[in-house]
Amino acid sequence: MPPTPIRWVRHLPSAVVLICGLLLGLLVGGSVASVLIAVITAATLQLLTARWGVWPWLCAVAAIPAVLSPLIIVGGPEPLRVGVLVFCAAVALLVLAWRASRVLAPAGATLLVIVAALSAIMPRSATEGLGTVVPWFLVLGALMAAAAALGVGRARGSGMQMLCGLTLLVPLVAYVGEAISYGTGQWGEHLAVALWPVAGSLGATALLRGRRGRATDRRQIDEHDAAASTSFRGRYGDQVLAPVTVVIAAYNEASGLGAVLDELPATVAGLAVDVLVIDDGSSDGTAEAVQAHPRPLLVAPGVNRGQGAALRLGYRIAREHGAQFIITTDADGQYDPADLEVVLAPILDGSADFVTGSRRLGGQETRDRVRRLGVHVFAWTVSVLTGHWATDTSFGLRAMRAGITADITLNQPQYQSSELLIGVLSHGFRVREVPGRMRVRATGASKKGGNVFYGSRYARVVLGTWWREGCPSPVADRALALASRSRPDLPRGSRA
Ligand SMILES: Nc1nc2c(ncn2[C@@H]2O[C@H](COP(=O)(O)OP(=O)(O)OP(=O)(O)O)[C@@H](O)[C@H]2O)c(=O)[nH]1
Ligand SMILES: [Mg+2]
Repeated sequence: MPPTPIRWVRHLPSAVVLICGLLLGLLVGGSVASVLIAVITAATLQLLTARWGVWPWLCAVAAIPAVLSPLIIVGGPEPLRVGVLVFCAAVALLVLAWRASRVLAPAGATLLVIVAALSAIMPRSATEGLGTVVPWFLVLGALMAAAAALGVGRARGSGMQMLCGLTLLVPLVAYVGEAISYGTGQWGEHLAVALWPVAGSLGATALLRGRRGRATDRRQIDEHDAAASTSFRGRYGDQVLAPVTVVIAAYNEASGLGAVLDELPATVAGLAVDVLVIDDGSSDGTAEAVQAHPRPLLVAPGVNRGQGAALRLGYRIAREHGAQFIITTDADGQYDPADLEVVLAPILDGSADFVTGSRRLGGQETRDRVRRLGVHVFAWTVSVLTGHWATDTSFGLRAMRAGITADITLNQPQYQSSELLIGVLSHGFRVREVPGRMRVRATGASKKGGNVFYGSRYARVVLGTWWREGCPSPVADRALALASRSRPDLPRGSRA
């Protein structure tokens, strides 16, 4: 199923704010023109913020003062003119952001400041303004924008510094210009009410998002990986793997692994399939079970480190030995081999780089309510944080182009599935979900611990990866902030 729901769902908060503002404005008797200008202004500001990768809900919240401005701010004789002024500033900022470049940005900035100053000293009749009331959210917005403009946190060096400074400065310049000319600064206040919440949302985005954390620089190979690669070469030579390579991490799975291997098809979508099993120090004869089976190739690091470390090694070996597509599945028989073709299909037809199955789109046998709830909660969390609509973030059957595993950072030794997913999203790869079926474990025991332990570790990985990856944007494909900042991180792998 294509990730369509998010496309309109993510615009829902903005639409609600705009429609409510429109209705409210008309209900309380605002003039149609002033209400329309306010709504269009708010929509423009939302476009501006969305363009720079602000969370959709924050875009909507930040636009509320603009949509309400004719009602709450002006209430006097000049709502239309103030609305037009705020609207012009918003459009100018939007155009500037759209075309942001080293030449245009400073030129546009200068122009904007001149326009704001001129509009502030234009002759006008007295208006009733906001008076001396400066709501706390304006101060907060202004402070965040100021911090971002000064390059605090992840804002340093980002294209958003200039924009944050501008949205902060335009109302200030208008206020000062007006105060010097007339002794009051009401227009500046009106501008501040509309623009500073937007400045704050941009500032918060700039402070948090964009630069990847230092942990993304961690080496992706250690001495155990190197030794395992060498011994794999010793055992199998420079064997070229089939285009589709199934990578299975197995730890103490001797009882069920044989059945899993028996079930795996020899070809998927007409492509030959090889199987790599990574067994790191099982004590129950898993390695012997692998070697006794005619299909799989064994990777044996010797030291037990966890499923994440095992898979990372498996990806490396698959890549280095010529696999084009990697599919992962588990050794405990929870995934249906018939779904291999389903996860690979979107990659083969060129519509995705990474495809994961989803038990919520397919089906699951477990009656464990906590597990079921956990799948919902984490899917929702990842969706909100990344803007990619996910229904299942821990489905073990997934397919990917082999090359992308070289681009992303995989530091998690055990709870790796959300690290992989968020990492893939943060690099802008196309991710899709397809229906998948999940059975209960046929034999053996879970390696992930009880629900509370599993859940808390998993939550830590979700949040930690999201932070480390520079808080990937909900609109990663369109957000200038992230796009311009992620480029230096790319050379490590083989993004196609
Ligand atoms: N090589 C290796 N594989 C592991 C390790 N821990 C887990 N695995 C494998 O990873 C796969 C998934 O592990 P499970 O314990 O089933 O975890 P899960 O499927 O996320 O959770 P459950 O729903 O409890 O089964 C299985 O094939 C395990 O054998 C490990 O330390 N090393
Ligand atoms: Mg399992």
